[in-house]
Amino acid sequence: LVSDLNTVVLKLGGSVITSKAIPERPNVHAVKRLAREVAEASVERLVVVHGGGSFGHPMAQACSRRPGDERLAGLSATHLSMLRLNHLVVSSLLEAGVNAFPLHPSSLLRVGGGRLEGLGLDLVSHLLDAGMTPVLYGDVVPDLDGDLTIVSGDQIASSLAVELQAERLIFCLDVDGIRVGNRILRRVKPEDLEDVLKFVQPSAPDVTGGIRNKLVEAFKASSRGVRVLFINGLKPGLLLDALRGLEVPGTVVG
Ligand code: IP8
Repeated sequence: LVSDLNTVVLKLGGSVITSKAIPERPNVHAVKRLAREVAEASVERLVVVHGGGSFGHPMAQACSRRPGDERLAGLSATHLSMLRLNHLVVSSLLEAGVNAFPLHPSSLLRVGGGRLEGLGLDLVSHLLDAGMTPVLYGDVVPDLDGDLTIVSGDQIASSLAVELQAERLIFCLDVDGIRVGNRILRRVKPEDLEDVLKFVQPSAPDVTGGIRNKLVEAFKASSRGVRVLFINGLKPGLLLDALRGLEVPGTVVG
């Protein structure tokens, strides 16, 4: 693979693009503003990955406790829920002037024994080369072992950042960064990870592990040379500056 040194991977958190308290309630205002910021930044090679928030997660959680067929139907419905949110994200990006193109992890990723084994990298690179902005999301993915599994957008984003040798991975959160107590950490170094993980708990409605999982994924990418940044996606202008490579308030990992 040719090194894509100027590729940026952007993860839009579910808590930013949806209202988490109400099932399937998008935060249309935030999605459209973020789309405009992405358009204005005009990053040459950008991959967008979004989370589920109030789409995907409630359904996935409810069906995980159901027997057999009911669980399978619920997983299918979970995927459809993510498709609806993906439709909003992609159409908002298009409306803002970004050549966004949806890629569906359910049909693209290879998962074996619960592990992510293939990312469909060829297709992602092909779209980037063609001048498109691929848009992926956390999804329900068939496991080659015979079951289905939920892969978080965080894992997809960090794995893509590593495999594409991205320069930067930006996580948009609904808070100002990684928080311990009342303090936002400016930087989390590898040697501090264990300590910090003790203080950040998985957030309740998230089937994929919330902020904890994000940090673990962030470290995977940063240990492979990707610059990882957590910023508040609800504060107008921060994403634009971060995409432009300017210094913004938030947490740097690595
Ligand atoms: O919000 C979740 O993606 P995430 C995807 O990035 C599903 O963890 C299907 C719940």
